[in-house]
Amino acid sequence: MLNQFSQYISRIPSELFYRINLIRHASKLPVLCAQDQSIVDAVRREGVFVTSLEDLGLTKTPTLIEAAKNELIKMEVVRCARGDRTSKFGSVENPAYPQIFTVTDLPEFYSWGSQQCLLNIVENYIGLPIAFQGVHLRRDFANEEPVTTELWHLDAEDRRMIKVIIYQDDVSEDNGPFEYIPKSKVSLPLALRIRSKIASRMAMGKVGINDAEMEEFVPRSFWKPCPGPAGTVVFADPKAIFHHGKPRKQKRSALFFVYTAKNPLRPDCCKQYSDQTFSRLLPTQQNSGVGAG
Ligand SMILES: O=C(O)CCC(=O)C(=O)O
Ligand SMILES: [Fe+2]
Repeated sequence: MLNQFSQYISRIPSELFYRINLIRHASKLPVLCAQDQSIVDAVRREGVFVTSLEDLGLTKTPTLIEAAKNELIKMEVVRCARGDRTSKFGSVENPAYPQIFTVTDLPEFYSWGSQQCLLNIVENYIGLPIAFQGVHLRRDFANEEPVTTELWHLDAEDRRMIKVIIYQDDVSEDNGPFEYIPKSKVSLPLALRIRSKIASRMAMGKVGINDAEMEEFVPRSFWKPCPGPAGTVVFADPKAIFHHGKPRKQKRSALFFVYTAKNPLRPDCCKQYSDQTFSRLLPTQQNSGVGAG
């Protein structure tokens, strides 16, 4: 308790500095068109905005889709070589961890995520100069029990952040869409209770809490899955909303573009988007997403 209190006190100067920087940067934010402003407003209000590649109308999209298709083929080759396709894959004894490739260094992905229109949306949401941290291409599989990000959690990278998630195939409820609890459904005292439950699970080495545990805090009718056809785009602040990949019966492939402030709260958590953590070069050891948030 005393330890928690002294940690809280020690954070006050950096929080003050953060607030001052937000005020200072407010007049420097890029101006947005009405459509882009509505994305920022929705993420502020509820934590998520769902759209599509078609509606975003960004020029570099066809190249991105082609490149993602090619990488997904390579991922399948790697998975077969690793022998993951046994009947027990996804059982409690042999959990199907997500397969993750960091694709940040590939120009088709980096240049899509660096388009000014996207950066402007993110900067307006974050309120500070931003950093595009990188891109993960992920395949998530069916599991008998939830593993890693199928458990409800909050991300840690920064005070405010944006993930732009793009489905590569059609995602129905069975494929485990991104699912979240809108900000408006969680009061501050409730959020603190959920966070404390998640912290207790993290102390046991888990990423978060399961559906039954979440249901003790928030009724299922308030949970918002985001299914959608290939090309669906989810803008989300995964630090601001309790979220997970809904436990699935069938696999799902998606891209995750990640943005934070230039000086994020947890630079250590941002390394996974650019270093060797989910390398394509050492796939057998390093592309199973244990611990990804
Ligand atoms: O699999 C998902 O839809 C969510 C993954 C996740 O938790 C994240 O990217 O922060
Ligand atoms: Fe997450």
